Amino acid sequence: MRSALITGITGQDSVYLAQLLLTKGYKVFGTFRRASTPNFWRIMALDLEEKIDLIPMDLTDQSSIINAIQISQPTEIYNMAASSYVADSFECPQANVDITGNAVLRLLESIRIVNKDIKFYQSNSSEMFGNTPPPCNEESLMVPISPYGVAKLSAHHFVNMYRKAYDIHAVSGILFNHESPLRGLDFVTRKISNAVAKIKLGLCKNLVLGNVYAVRDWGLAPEYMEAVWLMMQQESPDNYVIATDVSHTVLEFATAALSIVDLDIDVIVTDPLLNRPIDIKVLRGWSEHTRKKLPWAPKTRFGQLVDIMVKADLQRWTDWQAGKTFPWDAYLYPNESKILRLCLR
Ligand code: NDP
Ligand code: GDR
Repeated sequence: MRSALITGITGQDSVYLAQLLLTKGYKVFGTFRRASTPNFWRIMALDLEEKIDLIPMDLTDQSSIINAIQISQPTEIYNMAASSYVADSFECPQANVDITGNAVLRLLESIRIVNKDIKFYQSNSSEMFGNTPPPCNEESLMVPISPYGVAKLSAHHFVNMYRKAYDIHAVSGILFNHESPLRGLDFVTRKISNAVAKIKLGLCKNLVLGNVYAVRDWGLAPEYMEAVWLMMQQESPDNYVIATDVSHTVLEFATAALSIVDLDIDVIVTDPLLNRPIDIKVLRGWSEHTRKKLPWAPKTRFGQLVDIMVKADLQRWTDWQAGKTFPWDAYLYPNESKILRLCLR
């Protein structure tokens, strides 16, 4: 039986990947780090709690990584864990680089020491391209402009290095933004869908955004996890861009979301305090290599993605108004204006 160890099982991608691997007959282990308040809501949302085994692990701690590998004895490791919020990487750059970049070295070293036959997937990011003119593919210039992007680029190089130096089946997925109803509220798409639903139901007045002219290439997360699994099934390891190859502004996302509930863009307020010290202007993928090599292409288009997310948040808040309880994150998120991001001031 194939078995997979997924790091960061409490995250968006991990739960969709776990769901997919279960349908393919894998034994699935997921790592989590202890929090003072448990955050297993995504696992519960997909009804996975009885289907996967959980292992405590912190990416900053090499012995916990080795323990997790020894306990699970996986045939494949998917490193989905990272400190994934780009804005926060300007606030806490050293911690971010340690979790997002150095930890990948820890994982690869653990594989080299424990069992070189374990296949390794590393979730890298379009943030590695920085402001390289789009569209970007696996060969495009990578000049990141955020601590997170720099850390991911180091991870990308480690993957390529360990592949060559130690013959480890190490794969680098270069994923452009992918979203879902299980996206964290930090990220702009979910922030928009959540606020739009609340405004529609009279629970708040405005949608407060930063740089609305940023352009991103947004796809649907569960579809991207199918590509991730396929990458790992190829005979030899490689690097793969995963993207829709179509991009839109944040303002277009917000406008589309508002129009689904018949609201006008006059509820949008921009706050310069939400701008980053530096931000990538345009990200758009060029996934030709992936589409040729893997039996994969994204199916969900931009308008459908916005629709899925807005309707999911409308349902959540409608249920909440009806007095139903459920373990969604939406209740727990603080007022963003109470988070004082010093580097942005
Ligand atoms: P999430 O932020 O939803 O999940 C990240 C996971 O990493 C969480 O489970 C988190 O745990 C865990 N984690 C963070 N720090 C540590 C640590 N020190 N030790 C162990 N676990 C830790 O991310 P996504 O699911 O969106 O993304 C998955 C991966 O793909 C990430 O590596 C991300 O950088 C990358 N990526 C994502 C893209 C996207 O658009 N979603 C695009 C490109 C790349 P906790 O819940 O405790 O915080
Ligand atoms: P990103 O996603 O930084 O691309 O990283 P995010 O949704 O945070 O930002 C996208 C763009 O929207 C602009 N923006 C805002 N962003 C947030 N979060 N909140 C706002 O209010 C807001 N207003 C405008 C941002 O400035 C930015 O230009 C995501 C993460 O999942 C990474 O882990 C991943 O590697 C990349 O996508 C690919």
